[in-house]
Amino acid sequence: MKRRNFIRKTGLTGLGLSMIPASYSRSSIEEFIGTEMKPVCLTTWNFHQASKKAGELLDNKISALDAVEQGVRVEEKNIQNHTVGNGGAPDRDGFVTLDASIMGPDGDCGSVAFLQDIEHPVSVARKVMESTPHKMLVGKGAYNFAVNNGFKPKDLLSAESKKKWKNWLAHKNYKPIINIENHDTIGMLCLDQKGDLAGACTTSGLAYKMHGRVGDSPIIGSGLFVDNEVGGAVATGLGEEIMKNVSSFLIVELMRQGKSPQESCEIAMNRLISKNPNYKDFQVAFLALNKKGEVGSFCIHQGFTYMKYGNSVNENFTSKSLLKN
Ligand code: SD4
Repeated sequence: MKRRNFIRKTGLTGLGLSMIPASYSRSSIEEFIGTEMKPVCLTTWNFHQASKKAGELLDNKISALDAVEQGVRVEEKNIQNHTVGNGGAPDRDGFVTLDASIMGPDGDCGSVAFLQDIEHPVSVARKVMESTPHKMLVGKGAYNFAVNNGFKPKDLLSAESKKKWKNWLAHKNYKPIINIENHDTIGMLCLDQKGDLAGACTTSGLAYKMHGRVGDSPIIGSGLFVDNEVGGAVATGLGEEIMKNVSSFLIVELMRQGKSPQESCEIAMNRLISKNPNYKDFQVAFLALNKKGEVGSFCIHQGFTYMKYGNSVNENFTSKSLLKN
């Protein structure tokens, strides 16, 4: 029996997925389900706890905007995670500098970039959105704004990240390792019970980047874009390439034209690689969710996974990739 028919005939969704024979890979199953689902939470990489947190909030009728903020905060706080918030890898001068953005169903957004010593940049981004006439604050200005609004300063450079940075200083070889050193930004998209969409993205950026470097994550349209009439997209990987192509905005626009989330991610990736013949040297991954709760994901190199919380089931899926390395 073909997979599509198998799923249709058995009516398997959510919990029932565990009954599907092992020969049906998770990524294939995802593609064939494509059914409407609400609420749903999508999260880049294997951030189990963050996904669970946001998903359970959605199950309790909390808004998508609150769920994405609370969800990504789990990883901002996690000192074991060296690519987001507290414990993040520093830049080459030893400073942990953070980028984050948030976007809600009313089309409003806020972001911060090059922010230091504040554990939860996503909440500062939300504060920028809700209580300033601006959309983005950076550096010292963002820090002063955060402190003036009650955020407590904190040294975010963990002993482990400091040790790794000192080791790096011994050779100063700036060569990001695909899927490992640099690629665990948390991007999250939620569709709540009312059918509203929101997204958030937060990161310490590329390890050992130049001091002052800002990536795609706080740039609305690049690392994150949400349009409540259509869907949302988040990106992770080499921010310089994502920014050049304004990839998240492109994915949402493709969905607006009627493409599925999966088709949209693949078309956006083709655009990105067409602009850089060296695409095999870096990783970029996209994740998309439309208004119906359908999912798409695509990456350059194998190894990108994402969490999906839906029907109260929290699962990790393997993304399709361009290269089969
Ligand atoms: C950046 N896109 O700063 C981020 C890095 C990333 O997982 O995604 N890491 O370029």
